[in-house]
Amino acid sequence: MAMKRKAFYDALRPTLGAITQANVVGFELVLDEAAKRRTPIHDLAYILATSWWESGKTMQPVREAYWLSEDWRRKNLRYFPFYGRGLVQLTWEDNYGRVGGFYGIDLVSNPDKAMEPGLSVRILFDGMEQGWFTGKSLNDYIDGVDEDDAEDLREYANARRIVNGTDRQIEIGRLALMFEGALTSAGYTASMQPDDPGIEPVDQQPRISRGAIIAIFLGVAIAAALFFVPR
Ligand SMILES: [Ca+2]
Ligand SMILES: [Ca+2]
Repeated sequence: MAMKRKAFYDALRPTLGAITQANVVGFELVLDEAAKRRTPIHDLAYILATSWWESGKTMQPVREAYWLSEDWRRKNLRYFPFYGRGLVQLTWEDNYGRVGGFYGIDLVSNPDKAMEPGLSVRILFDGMEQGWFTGKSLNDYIDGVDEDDAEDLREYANARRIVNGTDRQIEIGRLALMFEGALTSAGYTASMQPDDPGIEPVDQQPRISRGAIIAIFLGVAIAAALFFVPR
């Protein structure tokens, strides 16, 4: 079943106001990536809130202090040219090196690659899932259980630490709650297929659950124990 994207955008307007074509392009990339990854709805709500906020409400990759010139960045940012770029800002040479290594891309020779929309979206998801920005990740804060708004807002507000401490954590948390509502009204589920025919279908193999792994491990351990019991 495809996500009802019109319902998603209709649900955003009361809070975000007019949605520009550039916003839609950015939202579509994030929604397609989520469909490919089968991102759980609460994680996706917080990823959307973060990318909206960190991109200066554009949903396009931005340069740090994008309203100022490259010359200003050269003179004022001590980590130049490895200043922040992307939907969530990648900063410092070490981080460009590590993240580039993850994708097999030389970001140190060409940091502007982090401005490419497709790569920026992957950095947004992988970075928040794996804790690249601060060491904290989505799993540290978001339990994946749909609770009342007060509890889910508490989780979203704490999740700000994935990117930037407690900076504007309530405001961004409320945005996440709004995105969660929009995703729900659009019928989003984590098992949803990408509705863009240009996207490779995700593979259908069921993931082995942690419970199954523990059960197999225990079974092997018990069999081994029985085998070695002296008779
Ligand atoms: Ca929850
Ligand atoms: Ca909820």
